[in-house]
Amino acid sequence: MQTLILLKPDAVERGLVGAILKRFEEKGLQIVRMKMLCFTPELAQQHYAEHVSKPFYPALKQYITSGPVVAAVLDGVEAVAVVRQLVGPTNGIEAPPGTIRGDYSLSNQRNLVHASDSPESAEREIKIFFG
Ligand code: FUP
Repeated sequence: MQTLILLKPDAVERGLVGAILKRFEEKGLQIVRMKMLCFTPELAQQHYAEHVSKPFYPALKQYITSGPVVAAVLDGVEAVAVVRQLVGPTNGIEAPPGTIRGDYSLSNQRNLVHASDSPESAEREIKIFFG
């Protein structure tokens, strides 16, 4: 099974790309595609389609377009659920220690990583970033 992750602008700015990828690799997931890119406003709208009408969207768009991100496809058994567990809950303040957000983030927005939330999302998102 495959899932999509994004290491968001704060992960790149803070030099945490290697540390975060290492978590996934150590778990046993394989990186099968990877690239660095910058979000345009159009890509933000496409990727975050379900959030476009939410009050936090303008700030989310500002943040996700603020610098380069790393997109990758991870492959492994139950990859969608396993990666979501490793990443932890959305808010870094509430995310438990041991999760990536719990260990490295103190924010609900600047939470370092995006991970597909279902097999259907994974399929849609892998297409967006890797065709
Ligand atoms: P997650 O699946 O944990 O990445 O979180 P969501 O899909 O619910 O939200 C997507 C992104 O919107 C989060 F990564 C950060 C941002 N967000 C906010 O900025 N404020 C909020 O109140 C909720 C989400």
